[in-house]
Amino acid sequence: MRDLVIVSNRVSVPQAGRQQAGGLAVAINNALASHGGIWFGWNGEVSDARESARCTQRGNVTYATLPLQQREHDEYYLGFSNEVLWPIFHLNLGAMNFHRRFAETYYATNERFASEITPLLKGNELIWVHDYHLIPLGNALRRRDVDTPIGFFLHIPFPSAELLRCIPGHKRLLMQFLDYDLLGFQTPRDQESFRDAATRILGATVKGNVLFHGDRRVRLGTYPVGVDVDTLQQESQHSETKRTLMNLRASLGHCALIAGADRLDYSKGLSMRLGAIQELLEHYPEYRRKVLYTQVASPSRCAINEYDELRQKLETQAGHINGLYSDLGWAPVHYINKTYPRAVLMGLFRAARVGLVTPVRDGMNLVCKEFVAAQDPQDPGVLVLSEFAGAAQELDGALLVNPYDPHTITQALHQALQMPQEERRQRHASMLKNLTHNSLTQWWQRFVEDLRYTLPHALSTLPPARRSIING
Ligand code: GDG
Repeated sequence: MRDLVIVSNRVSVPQAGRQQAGGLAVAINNALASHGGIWFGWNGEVSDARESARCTQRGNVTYATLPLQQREHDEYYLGFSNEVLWPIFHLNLGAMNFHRRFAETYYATNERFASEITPLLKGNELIWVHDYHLIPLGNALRRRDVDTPIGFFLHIPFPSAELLRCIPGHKRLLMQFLDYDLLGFQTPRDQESFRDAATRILGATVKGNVLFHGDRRVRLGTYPVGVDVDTLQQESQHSETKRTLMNLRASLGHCALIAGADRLDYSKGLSMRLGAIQELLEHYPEYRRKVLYTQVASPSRCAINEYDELRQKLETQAGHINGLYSDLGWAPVHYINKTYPRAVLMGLFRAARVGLVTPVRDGMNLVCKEFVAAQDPQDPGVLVLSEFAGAAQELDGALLVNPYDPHTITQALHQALQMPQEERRQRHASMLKNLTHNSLTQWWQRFVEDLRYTLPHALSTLPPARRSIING
């Protein structure tokens, strides 16, 4: 079996006795452990000096991590990745803050990463690059004569060609995708947007799932990120989860809990969500003293202005709603600007009558899947979900809403709060079945399997049906 090399923006080296950052990190570790290999990326630190990657061995996996230099942090990570690519890929042109030096540092940092990775390679690995920070990495590796299969997975949505054109240097950016053998997207819609941009802007041609441009042939695929239901259900039996659940239930009294937990990010639609809660309390006075909305907004990218302004706006908005509707012993909004251990989140989700997940745009959104997995199947809560989350396609039992219209969210909240238990059970069972069918393990296994079969010399070993898919 070939070794696997995974490259992602952040790498978390497993520490004995410390919980992993999230389900996705666990999945990547499992993928690596089953193949052996390397996980390369930023260690989260910023250093004045230019430091090379440090290797930490855990079993058959090498964690090769390095700090970013201050300029790389400000211009590659915050600047181009999160003030240009993130907003454009999330339909938020107004939040784009482009500077030429951001783009230069973005490409230069990817070059540096490629120079650090190349000496670590044995030459027969499968290389899997993750996300928008690293789009040019495949090209930088190719120019260093790396000729093993390289795949790229985009965790966030792919924008329309029109929006992509707003990024100065968009053609160069788009060209970078063509040095991969396999490009993975969260949903068919994202795959179509990429195909559309590559054909319209670059003049590429497409046959089946294969895109052709010059001498390049790139396979496209859809791989929706899932969750591991069994692991999450085990977590819901965790003592901290049970303690959270007990405390929450005791403090709720007769109130129904509406819960949300997201990174504090403008793509998550938090302000419109608060608007919907305000409308619920205004138009349905019967819910006053009867519901409580708890929103965990975990701090994120605090050094970017846009995020700091959002934090202040949400604090003001939550305070305003509480000022309008609170009563002695009851405040409708519990807005918490901090990060909790996963077990606590699971307790919050399980205690909730409604899970409120309304991003204006989201590649997939794992929170809504975690909410479904955390429920008691006999008495589950209802998911109110944005139609613009990638997960909306799989979660057929959710009440879908347009997050730009607080009124539709309010209506869905009302429907959810009134929903009979039998309907809640049916909706939940259907969603749980879909989640079990498309687990996180299947996600990485499908991608790695497809990447393995993009090998030209392996084509002859494939059954004809499969060969024709790969050949287009
Ligand atoms: C990107 C794409 C795609 C949240 N608050 C806390 C906490 N979380 C965890 C959640 C969940 C994760 O963070 C957030 O994942 P999402 O998928 O919802 O969103 P992004 O961070 O934007 O992720 C997204 C994802 O990549 C995977 O491909 O789905 O579309 O944008 O797991 O539970 N975790 C802890 N404390 C918190 O307070 N421990």
